[in-house]
Amino acid sequence: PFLQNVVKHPIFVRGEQTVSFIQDHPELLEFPKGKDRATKLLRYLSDVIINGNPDVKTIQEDKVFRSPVVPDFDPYSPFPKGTKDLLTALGPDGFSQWVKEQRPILYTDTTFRDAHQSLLATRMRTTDMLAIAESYARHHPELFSVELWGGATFDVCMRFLKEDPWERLRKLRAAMPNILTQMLFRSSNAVGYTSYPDNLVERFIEEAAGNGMDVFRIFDSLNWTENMEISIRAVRERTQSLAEACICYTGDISNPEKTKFTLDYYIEVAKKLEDMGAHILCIKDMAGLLKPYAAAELIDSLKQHVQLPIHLHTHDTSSIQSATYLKAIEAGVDIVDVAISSMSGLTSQPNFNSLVAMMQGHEREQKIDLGSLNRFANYWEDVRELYYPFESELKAGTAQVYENEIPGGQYSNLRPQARGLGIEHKFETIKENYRVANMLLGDIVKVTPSSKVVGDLALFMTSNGYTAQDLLSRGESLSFPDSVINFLKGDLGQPYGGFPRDFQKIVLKEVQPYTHRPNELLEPIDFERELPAFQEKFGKEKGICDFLSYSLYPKVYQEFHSFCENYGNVLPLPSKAFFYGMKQNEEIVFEISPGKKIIVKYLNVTAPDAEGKRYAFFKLNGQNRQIQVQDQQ
Ligand code: 3PY
Ligand code: ZN
Repeated sequence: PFLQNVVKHPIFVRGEQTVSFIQDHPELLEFPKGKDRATKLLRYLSDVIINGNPDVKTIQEDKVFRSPVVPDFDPYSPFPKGTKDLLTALGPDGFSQWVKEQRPILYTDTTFRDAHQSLLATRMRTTDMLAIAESYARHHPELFSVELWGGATFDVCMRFLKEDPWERLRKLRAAMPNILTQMLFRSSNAVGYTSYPDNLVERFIEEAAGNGMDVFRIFDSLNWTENMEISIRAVRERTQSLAEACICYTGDISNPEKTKFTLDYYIEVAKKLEDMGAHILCIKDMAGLLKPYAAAELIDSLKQHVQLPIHLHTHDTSSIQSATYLKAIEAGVDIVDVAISSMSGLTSQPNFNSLVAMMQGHEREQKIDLGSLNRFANYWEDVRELYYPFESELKAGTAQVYENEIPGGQYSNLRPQARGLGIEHKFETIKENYRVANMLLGDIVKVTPSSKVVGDLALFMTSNGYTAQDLLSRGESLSFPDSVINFLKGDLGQPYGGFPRDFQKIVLKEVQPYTHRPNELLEPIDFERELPAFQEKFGKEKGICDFLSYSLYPKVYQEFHSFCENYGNVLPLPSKAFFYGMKQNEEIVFEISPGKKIIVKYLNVTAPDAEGKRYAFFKLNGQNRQIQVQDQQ
């Protein structure tokens, strides 16, 4: 263990050790106290076998899972060159120019982030992504990027999957060293739902880049560019990565009745983002409202007014977004976001495989081996089965989205939320109230976290049976959801066109709104002082990334930490066992650490004794093991 402590020490890894290295670092002599990782995992498995995974609300006992097949590859051949190699060679500005010069359309695959965020409540586990990542990067080096981090994944990783999001990033990066990695970043809200101190946002970006992030897709939930400047600058000045700045698209530029968010408005925002130093401009159509002819007009105008390459993101909630892509491609868009076919469509991104087929023979075709891509789709189709409890209920595309403008990621969340409040039977009213709530709030851009404000108001109205008129006439005596109060106070920034004054007054009552940048008011983090205090509390082996997770999500981190103390690192467990436990005499094999496989066979469990104690019996690498579990029934 001493040698391990030495060679894994960050100073040693960086090659900065001096002759007094060992004397100066007493922690080298601290050894783990016989922590048995395998025993902890057996404890986790026993608990799920007996008490279930608390995140899995429905189980189909007779469900049969298939075995996902990873397309073969030669692990010893060098990785084919891809966009990551180009970014390294050209630098961010040179790379951005290269993108503009490409005639063939470029593709970002969102399967590892937005697709499962939008279809499976963000529950995709690292192990299922990691299993396919290297094969994918070797077979498809022509990809522009793989979106694999950020958005809701950071929170869900710790809260529900009990994984360290940083470990996910590092592992996926290592498995796909030739292709750009990409994340979604909520500017001043980072990967959270509230405002954070500027120096926390900056440090997060720096560490994310240091751990392998190449493309930062930066947006503000109100398109308030003041909120985005710190993040764009941090990527430019502190990393060698790309700052991709978003205009969030809402309304409909082709509808003369929707007069708030016009073509001129979007051009204005885009120009500001270019001036702030973005390397790429993204049109982030989070609800899938950008219709085909509107896309042609928007891309065409943006191409005339900004010099940046343009990346288009949409959700296929209406089911016509591949038509939007075709129009956008013909108008000169540079990159489009797609999801592998079995993880595409509906609230997710348009179908990658079908789009590749559509583009065959087109003057902007990007040559991609469709047979190979379909094999990857088969893999994801089988993996998706493991996540059946998290599937959203939308069965077909819907044109209602043009009325309610609910973002793809939120759409799949709204029904479970309604169920939790006992108003699922009023789902149609909720969607209509979402539209009404948006108008009450002044017709705003709706994307995390502003979309949550609208959603919360819609749920509040539906639960209590209030109409817009009720809120306007009797609102003085009502206490509104916190998110609505905070939004109208200015906590998310300033919406385009300002707040609706009357409704703001009704909700805020005596509270005074403000107009400056919310983050300006926040005390900067004193890293020198707070990081050691954090390590004191959670363990000396914890680093800056753990501290950042804690700073963004203190309570969630704390719970995640206690979970790990008890059950260890569950990331390598196969998903079937993680969610559903094991059947009697079932055997699983997994890699507990690089190159170290373990075999677990579950034998049986005793009946509960008077105190509800039970014993689960396993074979671990052929040796008998027994674990005591408390039956929670
Ligand atoms: C997120 O912020 O998580 C989103 O996906 C917004 O579209
Ligand atoms: Zn999205």
